[in-house]
Amino acid sequence: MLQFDLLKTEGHARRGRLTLNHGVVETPIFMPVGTYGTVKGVMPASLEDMGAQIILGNTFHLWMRPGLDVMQSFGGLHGFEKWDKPILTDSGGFQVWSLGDMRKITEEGVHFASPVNGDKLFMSPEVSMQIQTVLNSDIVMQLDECTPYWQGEKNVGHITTEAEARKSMEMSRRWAVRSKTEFERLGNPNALFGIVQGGMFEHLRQESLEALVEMDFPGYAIGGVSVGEPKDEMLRIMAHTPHRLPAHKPRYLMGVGTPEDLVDGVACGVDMFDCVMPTRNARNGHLFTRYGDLKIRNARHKSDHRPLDETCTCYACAGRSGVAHADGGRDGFSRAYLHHLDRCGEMLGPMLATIHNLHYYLNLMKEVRAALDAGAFAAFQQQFRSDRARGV
Ligand code: PRF
Ligand code: ZN
Repeated sequence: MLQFDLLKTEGHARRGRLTLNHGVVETPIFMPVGTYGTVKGVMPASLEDMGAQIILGNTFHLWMRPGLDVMQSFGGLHGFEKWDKPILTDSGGFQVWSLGDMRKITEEGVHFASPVNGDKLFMSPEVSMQIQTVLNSDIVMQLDECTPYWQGEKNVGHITTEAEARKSMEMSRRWAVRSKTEFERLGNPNALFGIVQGGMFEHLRQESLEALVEMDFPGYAIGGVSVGEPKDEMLRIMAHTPHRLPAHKPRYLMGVGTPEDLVDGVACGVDMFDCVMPTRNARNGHLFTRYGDLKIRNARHKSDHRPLDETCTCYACAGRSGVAHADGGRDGFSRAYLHHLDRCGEMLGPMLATIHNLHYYLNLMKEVRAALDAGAFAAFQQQFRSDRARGV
């Protein structure tokens, strides 16, 4: 089941509320990525403290390990990973596609060798729905083919042609039909989203979205962006598709992006985002802050007593109190300490960095929601841009 209430709009931007089987999600929202049934390095209790409302899981990875028998014995992913709020699972299409040489995509589905033990496996729209039904995720994604920007290796192959993008989009469209049929046959009580494809071609995106809207999904995703294309191409597709989807249904932009991309996405009418960027970049010492990005490996942080972000209330920046003291001091950790942890390869380094980055993304969306509530999103966008350009 899924209910979406549109609370307020400003231009194409929307403030909404999504009610799912495991709880309520205030939109616009960022969804932390928990591929293997864990948001890497973060305890579920910390995720809740940061205000995470919904997290991702991955059909493909959880099918490989621990496998369906184990998932079934726990009654699904929630009981296994001990997260009782909503979960969205990606269908596996994008992940199987990322296997490169190890797979063969046909109309029927994807044949591939297990990256874990080499076993011959087959993923189809039906198989993906069967796995996601066992996982019991609140939002299930159709199996799609993510059309790449480059066919073959970057700068060696060629940019996807219109004919190639059409062929791929039309197969995703047929897979949407098969996904929906199987989802309904299984009696899955959750919500299935269709995924718009069409590469960098607006008329193909239009065709794709019209066919999916005709099928009446409870929500829609925009796939096939942030797949190696130049930024202006991504922005062109982002400006084209979201606002053309039904107003009373949630819209999810898959695998995007930087803080700037999120704010731009909201302006284009997107309600939901996920991306590995805050978690993956944290593990590489790349921190996002209100005043721009910061590389903790840089020697200039060696003896800097300041927190990562003086306005951040995360555990890394402000300790458990989450606030500054009367003298302005904080209980959080210094840049010098985070620099030190990184240099020594200590586990706490990536853990604190991940907490900070996720808190930053979640809080950014919270500020976006507050701005929309106040009818002040345009002013917020301006302030956001100038703050980010200030520098850390
Ligand atoms: N399809 C699916 N998952 C995805 C994508 C897609 O196109 C993307 C593209 N950015 C990320 N994750 N199923
Ligand atoms: Zn912080």
